[in-house]
Amino acid sequence: MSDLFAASMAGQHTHLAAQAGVLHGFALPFAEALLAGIDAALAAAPLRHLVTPGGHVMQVAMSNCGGFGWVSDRRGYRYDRLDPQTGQPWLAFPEGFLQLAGKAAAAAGFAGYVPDACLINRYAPGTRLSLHQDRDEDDRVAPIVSVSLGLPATFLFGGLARGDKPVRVPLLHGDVVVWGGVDRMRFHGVLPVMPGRHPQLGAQRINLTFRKVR
Ligand code: MD3
Ligand code: FE
Repeated sequence: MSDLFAASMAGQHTHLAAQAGVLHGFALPFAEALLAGIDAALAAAPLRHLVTPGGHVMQVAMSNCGGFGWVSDRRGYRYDRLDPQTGQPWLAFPEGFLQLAGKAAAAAGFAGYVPDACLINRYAPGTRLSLHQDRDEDDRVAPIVSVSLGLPATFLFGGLARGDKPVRVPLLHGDVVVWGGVDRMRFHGVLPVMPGRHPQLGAQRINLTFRKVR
């Protein structure tokens, strides 16, 4: 499966809702630039397991690049211009990041998208992300652009209420999901990543989420 299948899907779109969809394989032409940029971003700001306000350690390892980074500790969730671990700004968007986010947003109907934050999520096999809304951004209408790299995952695409039954969406290396407007505040999550090895990334899934925070 995976890469050959992803290539055969490239150029196809899956409609999820009025203002949400999957652009299959859209990031494949950018993959080399993205992996180099991720290495640079993680050299400046290493992946870490953040603590939630409730005192739980998150399964997903996280870092950021761009003007703002999403962080969590016992005091709460927030966006910060500085990495609290180093006191330094996050690495500015590496080559290709803004271009990919802008092109993907435009392909999904959101022209002129300029994000100011990119959260880098790393899933080892077995790691999951429980159902949540992204609600720490001031702008709750601008799209979020999500790029899947490495091992496949099953994404849970829910509704505007926590209790709405989510739809399962398979995501492969190179897939881009864009959601904004009326679908921006949907609940979503990721099922535990299955064991495996990806040719470029090995035993992990990396997800980039571009956001407009301010
Ligand atoms: C939300 N990340 O970082 S992004 C997050 O794969 C996060 O790492 C997940 O949720 C990840 O906050 C999922 C992909 C995504 C795709 C479609 C959505 C999130 C969505 C549709 C509606 C709401
Ligand atoms: Fe999210």
